Parts: sequence; C-alpha cells; structure tokens
Amino acid sequence: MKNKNNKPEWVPENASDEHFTSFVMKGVDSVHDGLGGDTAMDFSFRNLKKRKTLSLDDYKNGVLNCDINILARAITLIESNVHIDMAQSLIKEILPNTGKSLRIGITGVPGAGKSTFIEAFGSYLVGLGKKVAVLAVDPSSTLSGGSILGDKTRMENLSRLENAFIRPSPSGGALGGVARKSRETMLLCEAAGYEIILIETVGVGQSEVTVRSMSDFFLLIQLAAQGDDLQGIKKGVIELADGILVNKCDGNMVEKSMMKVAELRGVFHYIQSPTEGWTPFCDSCSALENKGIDNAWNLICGFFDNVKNSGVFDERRHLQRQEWFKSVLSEEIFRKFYSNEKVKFLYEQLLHEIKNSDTPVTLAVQRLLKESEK
Ligand SMILES: Nc1nc2c(ncn2[C@@H]2O[C@H](COP(=O)(O)OP(=O)(O)O)[C@@H](O)[C@H]2O)c(=O)[nH]1
Ligand SMILES: [Mg+2]
Repeated sequence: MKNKNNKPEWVPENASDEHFTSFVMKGVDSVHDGLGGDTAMDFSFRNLKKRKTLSLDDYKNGVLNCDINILARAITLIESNVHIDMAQSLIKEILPNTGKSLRIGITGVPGAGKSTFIEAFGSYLVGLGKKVAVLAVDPSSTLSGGSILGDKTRMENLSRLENAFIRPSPSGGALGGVARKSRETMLLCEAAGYEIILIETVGVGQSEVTVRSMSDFFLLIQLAAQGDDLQGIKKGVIELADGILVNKCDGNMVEKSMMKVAELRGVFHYIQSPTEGWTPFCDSCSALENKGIDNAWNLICGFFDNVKNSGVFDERRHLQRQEWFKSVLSEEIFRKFYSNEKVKFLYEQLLHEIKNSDTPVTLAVQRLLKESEK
C-alpha cells in the first residue's frame, strides 16, 4: 500500500503516502473485517496495477450503466484535486441525468444510531424495490482519521444488497473541498440511477449545515437520554430538522423515549419550521430492532408529497444551487490562495512574527493578500 510506484496516477508527487487508500472492494462474505483468508489478496497492488486508465467516455458510460466499480472510481476522480478538467467534464456530461433522487440528510450526535438507522432504513427501501446510495459527509476527517471502519462494519447487511451503494467519507480530508466533493458525489450517484440518497453527517459540528444544504429532507436522530434540547447547538440542529426520530426506543427505554417524543412535539410549537408549509414530525423508532422504520418512511413520503405539490421542493433545489455555487467558490478561493508557494512561505513567517505582537495582525493579513496578487 505504501509503495511509491503503485500510487494511483492522480496522487501529487509530494503527497504523503498515508492518506491515499482508494480501493474498490466487493462486499466480502467470509470474515468480519473483510481482510481474512484469500480475500486479502484482492487488496494487493498486483491487482490494482492491472486497472486500465479510463477515458471520459468510459467513466460516463460506466456511471450511467451503474457499473459500481466505475462509479467508485469516478467518485475518486472527483475527490482528487488532480485531473480536475476530466472530473468537471464528467460532471457536465452526466448533469442531464441528475436531480431525480430524493436526497435525505441524517444527523444526530455520535452514537445516536445514524449508521444503524441507515442500515435498517436503507435495507427496507431496497426491499421496496428502490435503489439506495449512502454517502457520508465528514469535514473533520483530517482530525479523526476518517470513519470508514466504523461505518462499514455497521452497514454490513446493506452493503451486500445489490441495489445499495455505500460510499464512506474520504480518508483524510487533507485535500479539502467538502462542499464540492460531497455534492458532486451525489450527482454521480443520481446519474447511476440511485433513487434515494441517504447522507450521514459524521463527526461533530460543522457538517450539519453542509448536509442540510444538500438535502431535500433533513432528519434528526435523537436519544431519549439527551437533555437540554433547547440549549446551545442542539436547539440549532432542531431548527434545521424536517423530522425527528427518537431512536433506541427498545428494552427499558420505551417509556422514556415516548416521553421524549411528547416533549419534542411540544418544542415544535415554539420554533419555526425550516420548510415552508410543513410541520416537522417527531416519532420513535428502534433501528436495532427494526421497529418504526416503515412508519418513518411513511412520514417522509408525506413530506415529499407536501413539498412537491406546493412547489417548495423545486424552490429549495434552486436556492441550494446558489448556496452550492457560493460554497464551492469560497473553497476554491481558499484552495488557490493556500496552494501559492509564496503565500505558504510568507504565511509561516507571519505566523511567527505576530506571536511577538511586533507586527499588527491586520497588517500581516494585508501583506499576505498582496503577496498572493503578485
Ligand atoms: N438499543 C439500541 N441500540 C442501538 C440502536 N441503534 C443503534 N444502537 C447502538 O448504538 C451504537 C451507536 O450506533 P451507530 O449507528 O454507530 O451511531 P452513529 O454514531 O450515530 O452512526 C451502536 O452500538 C449501536 O448498536 C437502537 O435502536 N437500539
Ligand atoms: Mg455513524
């Protein structure tokens, strides 16, 4: 894996070896970690080396035909900041085939049961004959080292189903560009024919707003044991939600969960719905025991009927494209700015200078901006 000569062709020359682990691996039946026995050989570079370089047409046809190996490689292409022209040509080509899915964002504190819910809910939807894609958005993955293992193991059943596609968040956010990459990944999945896209927020903070701004419906998974709903960040998240499910309503938590549901329903009277003409719902479920999953789907269908009839659905998509434009623009400005070698050098120097308060901070910023314009 760490062999320099065997990195994918898009890896920059000076990149650290650690963060580039882009493999496409079929679901493994044998052992729990998917690496035991003979299957471990599938990971070897001998196999990767044989992969043929894909042309734009190969990517396009592969994605449109829902060839999941090519879809996964297309996502890798989008996630890398190299071959940006090729990646953007691909997006342009597939754009007419996008936009037809239901985009469902799912948030909640770590441990609330998001992944478990997605496993149960996704499997249920596949059972209804739907094609389901699962994506994760994790702006903090640079710090946490990504979440691939955690999510992979909890979605074992779903990942075995033919009509489900799971794409964990990229390992290491070192290359940045979460707003662009997550949306373009979503477009690729839509072009491949996935009808329902489930987007999990991973990590703490930040990702809620990104995911809200790319989903039609935003679901909050809550726990009965969670307190202080009206305070601080949690109130902020409740205000973004189109529906709340109190999860882990099983065992000795049933009564407490029902109390929580009643409490949250009360809370909705005092906060404004994020979606015009829609009153958010609150109900309970047990993702682990597969209870309340069909009910959740019925409630969500009610939402889509409502917003599609009222025109709020289309309006939201239009506004989201503008938001998307703005966030990709800021990401790109950021990226361009910091990839300038002169800026990088001066930045380090200024960081040092301002420590001693000899140089005013604003002046340091002005110097840096001037340097970038040279
Ligand atoms: N009792 C119970 N445990 C659950 C339920 N859903 C998830 N869990 C457990 O809660 C833990 C965290 O779940 P996970 O899906 O990884 O949470 P996430 O961090 O929000 O994605 C795991 O140990 C799950 O088995 C549920 O409905 N009932
Ligand atoms: Mg999770």
